Amino acid sequence: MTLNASFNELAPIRHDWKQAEIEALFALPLLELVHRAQMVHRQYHDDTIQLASLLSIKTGGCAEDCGYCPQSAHHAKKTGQAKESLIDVDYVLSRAKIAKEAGASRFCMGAAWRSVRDGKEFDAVVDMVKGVRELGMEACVTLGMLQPHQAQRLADAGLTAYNHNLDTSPEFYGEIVSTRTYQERLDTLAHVRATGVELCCGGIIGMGEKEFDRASLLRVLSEMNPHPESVPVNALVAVRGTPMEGLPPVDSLDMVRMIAVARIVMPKSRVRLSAGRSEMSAEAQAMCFMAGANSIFYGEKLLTTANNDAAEDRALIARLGLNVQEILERSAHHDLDAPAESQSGSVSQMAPVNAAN
Ligand code: SAM
Ligand code: DTB
Ligand code: SF4
Repeated sequence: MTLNASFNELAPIRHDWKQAEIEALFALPLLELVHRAQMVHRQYHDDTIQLASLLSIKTGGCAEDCGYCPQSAHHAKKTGQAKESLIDVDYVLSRAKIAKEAGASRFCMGAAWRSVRDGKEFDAVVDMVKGVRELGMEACVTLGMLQPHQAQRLADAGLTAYNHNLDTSPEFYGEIVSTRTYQERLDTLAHVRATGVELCCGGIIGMGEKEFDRASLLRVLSEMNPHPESVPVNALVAVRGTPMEGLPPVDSLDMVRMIAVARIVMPKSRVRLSAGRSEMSAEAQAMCFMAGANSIFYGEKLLTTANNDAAEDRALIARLGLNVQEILERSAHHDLDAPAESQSGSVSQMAPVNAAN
């Protein structure tokens, strides 16, 4: 069911949002902002929430030094997180089946790799993607940096989406990671986009960034053409032993604000209320849905940290009168031989990124 909007003019899909315009959205009174976001939401979306289940297929020992991440080898002495090996394909598929039976329509697999290396491990990930698609679920992976031929192999396996977050603004990026550049993130996103696989790309709030940086991240995402199909909005999970362990918890209303602005500048994208949800009340989550979130990570664990109870999530969705997105019939019969759909967007528009203007 598509909910009726009470105004007729369709919110335009824009790729020219200016920093000042986005900052002005952040500055609106919260209820005015949420109202505007809900109006846009109703034009492009129905009342369904997508349930995406996550599994860490290769945990810890990552060569990058992302300050927020419990899986970085740079923080391992303090976090105590061991470097584990890639887990078995059959086990991954058994977990995907359980997630499907619990109502998830997307299965996301995360590996703590800086970048993908060709070989047996990547072959196994390709088999995981094929297996998840054969279950009729959407498949998403996040494996770090990709080369074009690796993106193409994933596309050929039927991958629905590739998750690669920009995490924050280009201006603040150097404060949170020193082992890779913003441009390297954009390059991988461009390689994925070129194959027709959907982009899942968002960020984290609560890392010490300013509102300017939140606006700048959303500006960069909104300049992509097309916009990323999924935009995860994470609140920092301040894990003990990481450089960010002492940071104050994110105010739930800041999550509402970030989601609302994301909804307005990327009207068609699926905005996912992501990490940090377990710290939020039912009412705060409801406000995030009101502001335009229409997906959650579903299942007791994110990658290494706890997530909300699945039965409670189903109950909340029912209490709010929302619906769970069903598995689409066409994805259950995905033709692995068919070429990936061509996308209208241009890859060159993604690089390089200008500072906010
Ligand atoms: N190594 C790959 C990469 O960085 O793209 C994939 C795994 S990485 C853990 C996936 C994403 O999880 C990160 O980009 C970040 O947005 C999110 N993430 C990691 N640790 C987090 C934390 N402590 N709080 C919130 N989000 C986090
Ligand atoms: C995303 O944006 N958030 C997810 C998923 N994509 C891979 C990961 C959140 C990780 C939170 C910390 C952890 O559990 O390790
Ligand atoms: Fe964590 Fe991914 Fe950064 Fe590695 S690249 S430290 S897994 S966020």
